[in-house]
Amino acid sequence: MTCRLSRPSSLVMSCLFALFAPLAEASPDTDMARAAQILDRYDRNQDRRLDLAEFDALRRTIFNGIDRDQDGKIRAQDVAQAAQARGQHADGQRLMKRDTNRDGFVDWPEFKAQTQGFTRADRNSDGHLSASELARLIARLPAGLSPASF
Ligand SMILES: [Ca+2]
Ligand SMILES: [Ca+2]
Ligand SMILES: [Ca+2]
Repeated sequence: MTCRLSRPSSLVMSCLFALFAPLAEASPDTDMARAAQILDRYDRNQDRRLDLAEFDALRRTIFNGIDRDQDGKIRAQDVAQAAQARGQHADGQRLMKRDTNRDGFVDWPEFKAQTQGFTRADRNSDGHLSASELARLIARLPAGLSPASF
């Protein structure tokens, strides 16, 4: 499977927000439905859970979705445009904290280096995200997918 998504789907953008979002009100049924959608798409070995490699494929899709000019680098402006495409506002500063070498861009290695999202979501620390763990991750979505989550 190749990641050639040029525009972020709403599912992917929801995941993106989930990765950066604080805890918020959850709708368990919807969250489980979204978790199932993610598993349908990214659980390559079909064990109904995501290991880190599978999670990285999801994150790669997210990265490519933000990197609209496909140059392999995300800048604050890309985040702002991705949010704007959803009719929202974000300045991208939260994401830019991942720019560890401070060259003004977040590249894929920098983006990928931060595995806290996975570790935090893997509540039983078995190295996999189950459907319920994914649902909890999605449940961190702020109401209305607030762009403040960037
Ligand atoms: Ca799997
Ligand atoms: Ca950088
Ligand atoms: Ca787990």
